[in-house]
Parts: sequence; C-alpha cells; structure tokens
Amino acid sequence: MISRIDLRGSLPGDLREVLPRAELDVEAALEKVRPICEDVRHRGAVAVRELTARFDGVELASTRVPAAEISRALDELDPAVRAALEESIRRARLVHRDQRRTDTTTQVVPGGSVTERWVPVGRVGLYVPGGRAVYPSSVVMNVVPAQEAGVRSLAVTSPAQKEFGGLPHPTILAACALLGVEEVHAVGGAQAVAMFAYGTEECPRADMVTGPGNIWVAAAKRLLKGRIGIDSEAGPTEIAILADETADPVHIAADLISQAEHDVIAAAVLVTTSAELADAVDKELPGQIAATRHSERITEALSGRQSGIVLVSSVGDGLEVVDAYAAEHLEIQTADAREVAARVRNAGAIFIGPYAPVSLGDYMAGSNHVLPTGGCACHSSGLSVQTFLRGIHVVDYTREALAEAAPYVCALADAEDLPAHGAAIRARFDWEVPS
Ligand code: HSO
Ligand code: ZN
Repeated sequence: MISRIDLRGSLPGDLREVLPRAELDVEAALEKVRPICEDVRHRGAVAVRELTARFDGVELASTRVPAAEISRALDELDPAVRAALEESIRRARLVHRDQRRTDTTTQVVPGGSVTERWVPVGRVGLYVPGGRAVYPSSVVMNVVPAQEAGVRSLAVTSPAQKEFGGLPHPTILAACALLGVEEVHAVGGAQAVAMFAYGTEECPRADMVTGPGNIWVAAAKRLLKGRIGIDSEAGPTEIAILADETADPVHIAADLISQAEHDVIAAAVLVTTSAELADAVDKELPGQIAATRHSERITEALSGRQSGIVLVSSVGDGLEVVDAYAAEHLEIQTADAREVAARVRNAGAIFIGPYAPVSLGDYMAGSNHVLPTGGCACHSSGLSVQTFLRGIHVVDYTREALAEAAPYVCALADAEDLPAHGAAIRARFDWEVPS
C-alpha cells in the first residue's frame, strides 16, 4: 500500500524533487481568509461572534470563557488524564526552564560595550485546534515555553464546540486550568488569528500568535504576519524514520501508523538500507492498521503520495535523504543510532533508537511537539523558550570610545553616501572627526 522509491543507485542531484511530500495550498486559502480578517479588524468582537455562529454554529454571549467553566472542566477531568497532563507539564517545564537565556555583555573596546538583553514577548495568543483534533497536549507544548520565557499575558483560544455548550473541548479547558491560564476564548479558524492580531473589546491585541491549526489558521497567519508575530504555519504532521537491518519492523510499522493517525494528509516516510526490512514493514502494516481505530484515515495517509519507503544503499546516503527531507520528526533506528543522529543536520526533532518513539515526544519526553513541517526544519526550530524572547542589543559607549570609533563610522558613512550619519558623530566633537 505504501509506495516505494528506489535510490540504491546514485542519489539524484535534487533529492527534494523525488521525495514524497504533502502539498498544502495555503495560497489558495488566502482569498477566503482576507474578508474574514478585515471584518474582525473593523467590527471587532461582534464580527468574531458572528463568524463563530456561521462556522461553528454557536451563539456566544462573549468570546471569553467564564472562569467557572475552566475550573469546572478541571474538577470533572478523568484523574488518569489529569495525572498524565501533570507529568507532561512537569517534564516539559524541566526542559524548557533550561532554555532560559541569560543576558550577556561584550566589552567591545575599553568604554564600549554591547549587552544582549533577553526580553519576553508581552502578550501571546495560543491557538489550540478543536474539532477532530483535540490536543490538550498541544496546550502544554504552547503554554509551557511561553510561561518559562516569562510572557506576562497569555490567552488561549480554541474553537467553540456545539456539543459542549459552545465552550472549547473540556479537556482543553482543564489543561488550561492545570497550567494556570485564566484567559481562554471560544474562537477558532482565521477569525481567532485576526482577533489576536487586531484585538477586540473582549480580547486585547496580542504581539504574537502561536500554535498549530488547519489551513484557514495557516492562511490567516500568513496574511497577518508582520502585524502579529507568528511561530510557523504548521502543515500536516510528518514522521521520517532512518533504519537499517537492525531495526524491528513491528516498531517501525507502529511508529509510521502513529503519526499517520493524525490526518489523511499526514506523511510517513521510511528511509532504509534494507530491502528485507522494507518488505517486513510492508507485511506488518495491514495487520496493525486493521487493529487500530482510525484505520481508514491511516490507510489514506500511508497510501497517499506524501508517504513512502525510500531504499538507499548506505546509511550515509540515508542521511543525505533525511537531510533533504528535513522531517518534522526523525527517528533513527540503526546500529550506532546515537552516532548516526549526531550527523543529522535537518530535522524538527530527532528520536534515537528503539525506545524513543515519536509518541513519547508527543506527550511525555519533555521535548516540544510543535515542530517545523513541510521541510521548514532546514531553517527553523520547534517551539521553545527562545520563540517567546527577543534579544535586545543595548549599546553603551563613552565619549572616548566613540572618539575612537568615529573615523571608521565616518569612512563607512561617506562610502555609503550617507554623510548625515557621519555628521551625527562629528556634532559631538565640534564637527571634527576626532583622530
Ligand atoms: N505529533 C503531533 C503532536 C501530537 N501528537 C499531539 C499527539 N497529540 C505533531 O507534532
Ligand atoms: Zn502525534
């Protein structure tokens, strides 16, 4: 069912051309999203509530979820889920706390220094999908780094659900309660991103919006980027596995299936040096798929053109392939997996050996599961404390240190035909260039 690409000869020049990949046409969604964003911009909360009625079939009195509903959701949460969320939060905090940055001061010359001061973003809006994808774990993965970065004002938004009386899914609300998030809005889709970008009477404007969403959310992020900071557009999830003959086909099949479970357009790619392993995985898949609840969705994802098994002649070639693919999640299931993993250059997150499956990272490793998709791992990282910080350079020079720099500044200003730049220096030294 899963297609095969044989690259055991020499690797093609442009690997990206031959590797399977989902195509999400965000561009096409832009025109639909534009009037929605404009409406929110001009009519604020009224527009957000009208759009929620139109798209989610829910009439909201206010977009803001009452505090009592948030604490009630926690009271009613299954104790096993509560314990798991608490442990997930604890582990994520450990990792993200270590990502905090300390200010550094560099003495450039005597009397001249530059300090890099790390300052958290003031207000952040966190988007949590609703509908088919109800991920309280994503609340944890968005909120923890923002909190550890020191973000003072945090608001979560998640689509209003008809079946839950117009509130976001109760497990989402309970996760917010566990994390101490008090501001939650029952808004989804492009209107949620616009609500944060422009602000409404019920939701103050945010400086940044993060979190995964559907194509409308991605399109709204693309449209409003600049007015509001974004993390990434977050496309369909993907897993790549680099494996040799030492890997267990049962594990490989299970891990491919686990991420295919997210979406019919999720991608699962196995890159292997072993044709026997590829055959064994092929054989293993149907039985495992048949035994799982979302078998239809999984079958569609695995047989789609975004998924496949890629045969390579060496682990070295395999590394070239996975680097070109730049997967959101990359498992290394080879002999010396640690050593092989150390050679990977492009991946959102790397999972080493047989006991670090992606599902562990989704919930409980302590790592973040909001990661770059669609090949963006070659230039971007997943969500972290750094996402919510800005490094501000603070320049502090004495008169003497400026005098020493003056001839250089003036020379470069002249070379760029920007004499007023040089004049701003000379004005401090009786209009001379100090020597
Ligand atoms: N694998 C998803 C995250 C997730 N998995 C949430 C389960 N729940 C994208 O990294
Ligand atoms: Zn997952």
